[in-house]
Amino acid sequence: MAESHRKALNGTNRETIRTGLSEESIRAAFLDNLFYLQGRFPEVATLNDQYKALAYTVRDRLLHRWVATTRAYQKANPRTVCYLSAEYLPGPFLGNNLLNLGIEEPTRRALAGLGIELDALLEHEEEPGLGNGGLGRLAACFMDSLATLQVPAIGYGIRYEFGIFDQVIRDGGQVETTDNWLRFGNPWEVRRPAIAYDVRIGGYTEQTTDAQGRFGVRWVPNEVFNGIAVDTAILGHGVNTVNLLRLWTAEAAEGFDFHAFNRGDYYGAVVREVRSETISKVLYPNDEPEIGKRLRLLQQYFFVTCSLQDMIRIHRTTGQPLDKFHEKFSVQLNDTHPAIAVAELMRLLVDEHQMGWDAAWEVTRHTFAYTNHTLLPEALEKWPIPLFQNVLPRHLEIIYEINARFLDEVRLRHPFDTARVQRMSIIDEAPPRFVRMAHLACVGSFAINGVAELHSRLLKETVLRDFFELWPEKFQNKTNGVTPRRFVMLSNPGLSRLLTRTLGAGWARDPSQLRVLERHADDAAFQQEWREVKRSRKEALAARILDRCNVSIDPDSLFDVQAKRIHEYKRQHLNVLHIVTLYNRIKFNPGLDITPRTFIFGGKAAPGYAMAKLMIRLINAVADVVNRDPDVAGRLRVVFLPNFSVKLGHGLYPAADLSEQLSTAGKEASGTGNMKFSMNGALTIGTLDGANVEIREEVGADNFFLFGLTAEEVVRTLAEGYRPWDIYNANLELKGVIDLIASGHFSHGDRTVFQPLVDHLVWHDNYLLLADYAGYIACQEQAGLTYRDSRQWTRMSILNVARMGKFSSDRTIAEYCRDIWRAEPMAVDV
Ligand code: GPQ
Repeated sequence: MAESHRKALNGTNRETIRTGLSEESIRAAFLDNLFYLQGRFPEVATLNDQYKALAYTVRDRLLHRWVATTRAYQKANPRTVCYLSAEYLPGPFLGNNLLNLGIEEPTRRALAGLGIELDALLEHEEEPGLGNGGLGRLAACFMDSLATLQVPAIGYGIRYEFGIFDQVIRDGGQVETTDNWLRFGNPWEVRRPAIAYDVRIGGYTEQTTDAQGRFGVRWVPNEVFNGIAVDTAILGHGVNTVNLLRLWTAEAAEGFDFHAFNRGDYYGAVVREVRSETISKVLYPNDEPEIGKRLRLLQQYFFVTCSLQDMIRIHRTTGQPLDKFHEKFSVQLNDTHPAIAVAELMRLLVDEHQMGWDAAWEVTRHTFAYTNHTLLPEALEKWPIPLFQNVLPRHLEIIYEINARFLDEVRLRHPFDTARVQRMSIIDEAPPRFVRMAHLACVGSFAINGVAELHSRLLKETVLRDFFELWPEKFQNKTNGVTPRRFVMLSNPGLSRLLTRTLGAGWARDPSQLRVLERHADDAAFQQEWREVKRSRKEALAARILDRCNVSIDPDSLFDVQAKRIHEYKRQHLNVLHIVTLYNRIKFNPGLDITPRTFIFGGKAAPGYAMAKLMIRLINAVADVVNRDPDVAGRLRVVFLPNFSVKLGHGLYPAADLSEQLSTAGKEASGTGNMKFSMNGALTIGTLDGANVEIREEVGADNFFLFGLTAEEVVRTLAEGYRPWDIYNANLELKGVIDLIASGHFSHGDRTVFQPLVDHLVWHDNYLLLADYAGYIACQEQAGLTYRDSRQWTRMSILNVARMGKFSSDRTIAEYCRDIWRAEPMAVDV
């Protein structure tokens, strides 16, 4: 495939040092870049020099496709999707770009000719951790699919100088260190100092009158700084389309403040510069908002105003009037983090471009669409009015005006229903009063979607019910997906080769072709190859774990993996209850014949989330005891893999046998890790939550280990007065497990360490671990037995991969294009 794909891409016969895709061209370019960009020759080049020389070599090969794409877009002026997201987790670029260009093999040979191993350079790359978890990774998958589907698109966000913290495990607990990902420079980005916008903050507003006697508003800020564009090329797979990931970095408006300098306040001017640059300094490490963090609001406004000003600039180059803005752009709000865009576009149109309110509102409400990613009430963003007023005084006025008009509409539809008006208001009147960002997003958007069928239904029935009753036509579902390029082809080359040999190369762009695998599900020879692929990935992971964690694990054991942010609702501690259950069973019955298992965990906890950090402590404490206990050796192993990232995911998903998707039903909006595991042939043990429901529907109930209460049962159980204490006392095995943890067995005899966690479980347990415990344990037993029947397990694994086509993000993006964005593909020639 690589060969034809390369020819197609090469298009022109221009083979220059910056475009050639042959082994010789790549080697020559690599040496050239090493010399002229790094000032190095091969004998003295460090690994980092080599990595950068190769990255520049690959970037050159993106650049002429990038220019060709920009030219084509300028000429055709296509409708363009703008994805606004405070987070992106793109993962390492080098391998993905080689894959999408189809030049991995010639590059490998070119380097081998110089005695350099491509894999060492791939391993060296530091990934941009500009996100917390699922939401940021989804944005990156969407960028990949938009380019691959040749849809004109720009991803806008923030170029955090420090991304998500690095996680170190010290004495069994999480310690955070700063992620200095730019330390050695970032060869993939192109800084565009000429693309810069003013960002105003604070101050006050005043009424103005123009020469014609018309009233207006002037915003007099007390601070102004700049946002500068920093661009990264996003190449589609096997196409020439290169879309833009445009991230904003903050700078002082002038190099230094002459006014202050003249007053002799040189120091003050420099400090001011330092302060403005803190805006894009660091990512907030929570996957739910912390209320009232001023800098977070500044970050949101900062990237939103720069992005909208950029769109207006682009739109004006087309010569079209601003009242056609929404015909040029469809702007997707990735959760409420960019929801201030609704007020900001109104401000830009009304205050800066003198459009009347009604005309501006027509444009605004036809521009935005809003994706909700959570039902957790504590995760719905709201800003205290005093803070909002202080940072964005003009926007608060605009929001009051939007709200007044909106609430009139509600009153017309529902006379006398003041409770409803209060519920729906963009302003929460509880002191000190708040701006509800989800309400602003709903009012200002023409489409609202959830990210899995169940989530979208629950949105309409619960958190956004009033909005659904008012505007049912706005509500949609767009079930998440993930890119099979990164998460199968790149992560799992062995599986990809087997798939391509069996099915042809089309599956990566059209994964419905994977269905053909069903025919091979019982074929013994094919099954053998399937197992060999899995086995080799397990060996590779075992080697990595030995190296990183100094724990040896057995590749023949069942690899039981849970990798995701640490959260009570995701219930990593339910997994731990299972581990301790098995541990106890073996302790009571040393000869017990159980399926040997290796439990592998990965994931970060928000630094301020004490219970999540305690969960990490518990996993490590149990690992410590279990891994040292000779009674269970050969049957149980527990590993916490530190600093989970996209890059670590590449090695984890292909090696998993069992994927743990344990969230309390109704809490996980979708999940996307669940898809990555299953696409790599892991079987899922999971609840009927988020996209698990649809995965099970696709792969078939027989090929999925289901347990637990349904979302409806969860609600009912809690409403009826849930008493975990009774379950604890009624289930002797469960009691034994909890008592062992409480006894200090895993904490050197210290009973206090895990007491908060234990007390919470037996007295509150709002995520219903105890209610689901028995079902989970029984289901795990079933999974363990099935694993022993390797023909049956392999068959199920093959059928999972065969039937996961729906969860390609290409399908998701095609649906967004059709139902929300009205965007069309546009091929680009080079
Ligand atoms: N998600 Cl609201 C995040 O990663 N961060 C957030 O702030 C919010 C949601 C996740 C969500 O928990 C997962 O269920 C989804 O699969 C993911 O977003 C992408 O939609």
